[in-house]
Amino acid sequence: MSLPNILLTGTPGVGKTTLGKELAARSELKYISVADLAREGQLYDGYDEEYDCPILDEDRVVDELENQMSEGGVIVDYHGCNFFPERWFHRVFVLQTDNTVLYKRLEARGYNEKKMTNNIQCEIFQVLYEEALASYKMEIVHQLRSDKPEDLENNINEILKWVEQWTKAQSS
Ligand code: DAT
Repeated sequence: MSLPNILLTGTPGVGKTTLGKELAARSELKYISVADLAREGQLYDGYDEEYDCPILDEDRVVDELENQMSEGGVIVDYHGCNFFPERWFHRVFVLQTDNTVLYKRLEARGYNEKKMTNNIQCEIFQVLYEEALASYKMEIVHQLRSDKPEDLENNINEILKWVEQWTKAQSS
């Protein structure tokens, strides 16, 4: 494997897609949105009436990604992280956004009140950070601020620097 696999996770609206696509544009890494993959392949297992969204078929998502993950060089984006095999990822980044900023981003998406409350609570209680810590070795889990454009730029630079170091260490 010549390039590492990276997981970008966090509450919807924190900036995973923006960061993932920009990283892929500036490197050899490939960006995969699990939400898009599921939509395209209809990798669902029923419908959640309460949350008004399809239920992800996690096993089929894992099967679908397995080959690419074993080759390396993949950035996976999803607002959940406990069903991926732990061995897949070399680094897990949990993006975090100030509540007021996140509220505005979700409002712009036209989320209803219930969905807004759920997501803001998810951010306040650091649900995805806890999930990441429970699912991966602590030392590979990192939090990233994602409030402002400067944060995006810093995060891209930090991650690309780490990818370069990882790649060098692999080949030496
Ligand atoms: P996610 O994929 O986590 O749902 P996104 O990448 O779609 O989030 O971003 C949600 C919105 O926030 C989108 O309009 C872009 C904006 N955004 C993302 N990262 C940002 C940052 N660091 N500074 C300012 N705006 C950002």
